[in-house]
Amino acid sequence: MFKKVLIANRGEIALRILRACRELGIPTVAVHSTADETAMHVRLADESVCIGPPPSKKSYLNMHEIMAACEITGADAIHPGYGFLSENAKFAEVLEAHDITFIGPSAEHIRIMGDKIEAKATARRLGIPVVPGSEGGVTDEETAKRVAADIGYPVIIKAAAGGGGRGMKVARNEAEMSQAFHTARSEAGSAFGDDSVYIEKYLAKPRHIEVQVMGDGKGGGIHLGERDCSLQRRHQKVWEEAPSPVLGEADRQKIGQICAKAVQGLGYSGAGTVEFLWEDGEFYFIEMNTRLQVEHPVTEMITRIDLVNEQLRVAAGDGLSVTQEDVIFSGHAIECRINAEHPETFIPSPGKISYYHPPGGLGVRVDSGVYQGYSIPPHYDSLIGKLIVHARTREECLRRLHRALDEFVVDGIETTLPLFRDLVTNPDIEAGNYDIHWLEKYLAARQEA
Ligand code: MV4
Repeated sequence: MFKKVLIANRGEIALRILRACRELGIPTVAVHSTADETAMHVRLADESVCIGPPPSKKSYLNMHEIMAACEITGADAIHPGYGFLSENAKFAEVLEAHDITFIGPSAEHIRIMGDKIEAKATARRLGIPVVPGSEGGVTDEETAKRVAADIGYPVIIKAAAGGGGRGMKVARNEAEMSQAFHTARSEAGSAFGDDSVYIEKYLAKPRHIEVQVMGDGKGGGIHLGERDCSLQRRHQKVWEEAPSPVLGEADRQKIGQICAKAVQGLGYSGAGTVEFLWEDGEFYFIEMNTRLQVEHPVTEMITRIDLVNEQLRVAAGDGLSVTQEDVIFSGHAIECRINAEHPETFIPSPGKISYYHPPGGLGVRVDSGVYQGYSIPPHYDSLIGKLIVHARTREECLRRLHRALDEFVVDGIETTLPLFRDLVTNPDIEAGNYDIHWLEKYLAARQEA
């Protein structure tokens, strides 16, 4: 195992990683910007190093400062968390060259999945069902129109370097194709410095269902079931749950086995997420994320497997602690992302938390980096914590979530807690009857009223 792990992140995920290290007896190094001197991850780590001023580019994204912090403290591994440098192939490569272990997949796997055209071709080759569309990039309007006519309108044009909803254009018919295609290309070029685009059949009302996988880097790999992340606003997930309310056990095993086999075929190492759109009972691959995700706790709750512990084991060459047969799904889990934002306008609300009382009791987990008296700096993502609730059934889980939300008090700033108090009693949510557009429609309708 590692001698010392440097955590190249902040907030709740830095704490999450720190806790896993501590349970393994591994000393930790926190890095932080000058805006995060009073952050909980800095207080709880064995050592801390200031790596720069508040802007992420000068601190949490600054590879040189982070490498220097590694050198000074003698850390032999870096956990990147999510966001920041977690899916930066160059960072993984540089660490490798300096004999520091990147706790994540190989630079090559990060690179492949970062190019959405390559990712899709790789997925198809590995037997994962993909959205019908162009086989590779499309560079001219004639080809774009031919592909679209082949698969049928509506189609969606996506940037190869995009992902997470950035750089997409929908064309409903051939008349819209010319403009959509050229706009998509030029926007991709200016946003990502790469104007490669590809075309897919546009799915009108899908759900977003993703499969958690873990590879041991030696050809072994497992799946840990799915998460339904359909409740999103502006491509930001708001509520995630496992298992998906629409999947049966047979469907779960089928898509899970396909993903596990793909991970084995790739020789993938560490945690990954295979993202699908799901419509009319069919799965369609869209992307693969090569990091630990924000919503990983719902998977941990229903499998009782510590995903960060497994990441550390795999990165240290100790392999996975579980086989597929050891993965037993139990009960239901829901995660609510608590943002420091106004619950209706979603305008960020940084500032001092004057009173803080998190919920507790059976089946309630709060992953957060905040405390009473803490001032949320304005420089970073507004996620301040996650409420994760686990129970034996979805119904029981919703009742428990309702109870936990009633207990949760955060004063001094605005949070998205009131939104969740509305959602937890909404008939569509109770019925599990929602697609990727449900939340935006709900918020727009509420705005009207
Ligand atoms: C799509 C789609 C419909 N059809 N692809 C948005 C984020 C990126 N990861 C993929 N996205 C979409 N791809 C096809 N072929 C609709 C979306 C989409 C979406 C997907 C997941 C969750 C929320 C979404 C909101 C709007 C659009």
